[in-house]
Amino acid sequence: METPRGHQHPITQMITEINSIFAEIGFVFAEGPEAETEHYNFDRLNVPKDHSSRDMQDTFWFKAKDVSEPMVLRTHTSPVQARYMESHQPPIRIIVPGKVFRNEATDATHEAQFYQLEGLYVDKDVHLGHLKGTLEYFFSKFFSGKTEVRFRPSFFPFVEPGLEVDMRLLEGNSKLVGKWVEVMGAGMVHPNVLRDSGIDPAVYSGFAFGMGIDRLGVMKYQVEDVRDYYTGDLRFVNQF
Ligand code: 2NL
Repeated sequence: METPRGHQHPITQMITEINSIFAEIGFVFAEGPEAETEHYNFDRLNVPKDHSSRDMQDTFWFKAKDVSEPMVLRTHTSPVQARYMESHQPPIRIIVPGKVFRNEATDATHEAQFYQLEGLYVDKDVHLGHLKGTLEYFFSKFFSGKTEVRFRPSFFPFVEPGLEVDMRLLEGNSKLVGKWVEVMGAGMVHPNVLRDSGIDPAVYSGFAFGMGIDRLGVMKYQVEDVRDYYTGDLRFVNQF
């Protein structure tokens, strides 16, 4: 009897596709540890000492053997970018998919462990127009059709200004066509974040963005419950 062929998990398939779309416009893949120090996960991202995201209710804290600093399961992939900036000078163009953790109750749209995708571009004279063009290129490729992107003001400690990004698909046969959907947070990298990583904010500027990969799959494949990705149920994964 012939052994049935396996295939990659839908999250892995999306990560591979995302990496190759961004590679076309000069971004390279970067990765880093899932267990991080408080320093790289929060301090280096301009997150205030008393910010609520540092609470025990939101973050998995632990004490590692032989490490004096408090440690966390990373709450975003941003510490990867912070480490990358301290070891590379601009121009920097990286795409960082990876597993992140939040200490919260789960439901159909929230998991305590999920995949995030962040991007970072640092060079001379980088501005929000570059962010808009980059995202339009990515979404058009990923959702196979012309897309529009719009920005709304928002706040994240690591960027200034901070933005909420909405996307709409202009063509194709997806249920998404014509509807504005909120897809990610983004902004211009905060000068403190650049400076603390050894990059002079008077010379360089950068944009950054972050989004949930699980949610991209909700849009691309109409996944109805994000917990389905991680149950190991073959009736789910074999649909991809
Ligand atoms: C969200 C928001 C965001 C970033 C992530 C970032 C990383 C560095 C510097 C500045 Cl190293 N910013 N990342 C910026 C804005 C938003 O994610 O809602 N993610 C799901």
